Amino acid sequence: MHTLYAAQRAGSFVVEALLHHTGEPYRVAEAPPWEAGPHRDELARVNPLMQVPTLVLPDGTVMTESAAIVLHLADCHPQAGIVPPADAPERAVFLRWLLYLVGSVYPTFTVADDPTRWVSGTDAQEELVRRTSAYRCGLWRQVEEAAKATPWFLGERFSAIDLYLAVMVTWQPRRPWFAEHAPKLTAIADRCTADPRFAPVVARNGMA
Ligand SMILES: N[C@@H](CCC(=O)N[C@@H](CS)C(=O)NCC(=O)O)C(=O)O
Repeated sequence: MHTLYAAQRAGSFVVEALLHHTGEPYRVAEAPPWEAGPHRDELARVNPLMQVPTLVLPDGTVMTESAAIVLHLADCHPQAGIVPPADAPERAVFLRWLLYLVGSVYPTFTVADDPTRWVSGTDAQEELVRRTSAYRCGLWRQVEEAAKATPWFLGERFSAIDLYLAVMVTWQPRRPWFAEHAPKLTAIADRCTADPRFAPVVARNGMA
């Protein structure tokens, strides 16, 4: 049995959806790092970064970093269609944009969600949030440009990127911004959240 430390509508949604999709046995430990409670001590014990998703494998191995978990689950379930196989034409594009989402877009939240970690003084903190948010919008415009959305990010082939988009369009700058500036990403996210394969996980995350 896997244990997934998760928070509703967080990046853990991607891992939860893939565990469900692949049929892996798992339990969810709801552990929103930004809320007080005993779950914070438990999360800190397995992941000193205090981030979700954190996945404890059946043998006790701890995995953090959503992209690493995605690639691990794809290795375990090559038929599940999570990641294009090595000889697929979409493989290079998939790897580029998977790493872009987790390596470029995701860290803007690490910075802007709690600016008190990085600078002191209200003015500096507001400025940091403002600039980081503007930078993030530029990143999303590039993702929008790269999206095929016919019907998925990569085109005909579904992949884990579609699950990232499903949850990330619910984050800042929020759905109305995406609807206006990123219609392809919005369409992919809507398609993904309406996909019956992920329905229970979409519902548990309050994304229905
Ligand atoms: N690089 C990590 C980022 C994980 C992450 O930032 N998760 C957010 C929730 S969506 C979190 O736990 N934030 C709390 C914090 O960073 O203190 C990944 O891809 O899994």
